[in-house]
Amino acid sequence: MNHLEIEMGKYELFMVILLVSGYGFVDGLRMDYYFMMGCPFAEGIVKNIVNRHLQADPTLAAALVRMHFHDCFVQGCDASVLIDSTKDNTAEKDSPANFSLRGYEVIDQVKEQLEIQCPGVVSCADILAMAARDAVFFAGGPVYDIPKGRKDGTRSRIEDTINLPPPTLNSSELIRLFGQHGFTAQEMVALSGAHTLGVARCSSFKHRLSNFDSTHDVDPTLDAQFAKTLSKRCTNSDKSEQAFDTTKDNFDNDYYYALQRNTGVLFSDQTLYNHPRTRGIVNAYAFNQAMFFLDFQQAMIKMGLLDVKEGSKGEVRANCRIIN
Ligand code: HEM
Ligand SMILES: *[C@@H]1O[C@H](CO)[C@@H](O)[C@H](O)[C@H]1NC(C)=O
Ligand SMILES: CC(=O)N[C@H]1CO[C@H](CO)[C@@H](O)[C@@H]1O
Repeated sequence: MNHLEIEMGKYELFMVILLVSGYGFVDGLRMDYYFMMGCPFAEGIVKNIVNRHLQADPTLAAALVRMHFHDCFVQGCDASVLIDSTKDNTAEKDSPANFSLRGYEVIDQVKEQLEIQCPGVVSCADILAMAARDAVFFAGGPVYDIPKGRKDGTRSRIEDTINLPPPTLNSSELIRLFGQHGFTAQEMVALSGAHTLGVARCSSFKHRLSNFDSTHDVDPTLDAQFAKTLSKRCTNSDKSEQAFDTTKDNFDNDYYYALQRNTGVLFSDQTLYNHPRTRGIVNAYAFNQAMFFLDFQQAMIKMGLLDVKEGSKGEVRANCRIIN
């Protein structure tokens, strides 16, 4: 082995360490990727269009953040969540796990604009990652820079959504599931803090309100008064919506207060407070919003790097809904 090869080996090892540590830089992904690619205004265009939509409908911030999560946990952050079903293939977005995903039109509009400005350059996966990031900031959350250069995937199958966590999981199951994607328990609790935005439908939590388990009709970890509120909310329809916290369009640490008061909406929210392994983290974030913001932004950057497709491993879709 000559000297150069040894140096190369070291370099690759260094990259692997960076990749594994989930730091904001991966071989191929760069903070200044679109400057390098001759599309310096890509970030600005995304931000402008996202902001315009959010000004008209602030609830879309939640939708964009959730869409990025669903994208990254299924087949990696490759915009597979955006692909429409065809007559030969039922796509991820038609899975029951994906029901109530919204905001596709925001991504479509950004894509349309970017295809005019720099055709074939900006991937749908990057658009989604940037849109989620801009949505967090728009809603009052932390601002952070993300590496770009993700390519779009060519597979979107309904059966892959099995990787998404159902809201019935307890804290140890959530720790295990997120652990499979390389996250610590603390990162899992920080990411769950995305539920500071948005709503859940009754179908996602009504199992807590009656016939909960063999010994309890109502989930005993649910505040009794709040259980009544939820039951009332759900008398009319499984589609009725309940905000996760008192400020559903604001990115703050209210969600963790809600858990401390046993008013978490999903079982998978409340379990974070009831389990000794994660309770301290919930308390820390409720006490210290700056700590939550910092951990959240780092965990989001890491989530945005899950199984990213680089170079020839993917494509830049011309239309985010259709494989080229
Ligand atoms: C910890 C495991 C998680 C579970 C079990 C879970 C489950 C759910 C469920 C069931 C809903 C409500 C869907 C409905 O009823 O319409 C929801 C909404 C939401 N989720 Fe999660 N989620 C988890 C983690 C995350 C993560 C990591 C993020 C983002 C980083 C996220 C972002 C959101 C947002 C923003 C909403 C509100 C969407 C809206 O209002 O349109 N969730 N989640
Ligand atoms: C979490 O759920 C699993 C599977 O249902 C169960 O085996 C485990 O005991 C539960 N953990 C706690 C702390 O409730
Ligand atoms: C937004 C979207 O495409 N939602 C789909 C999710 O999956 C259900 C079927 O389970 C479809 O009916 C929805 O259209």
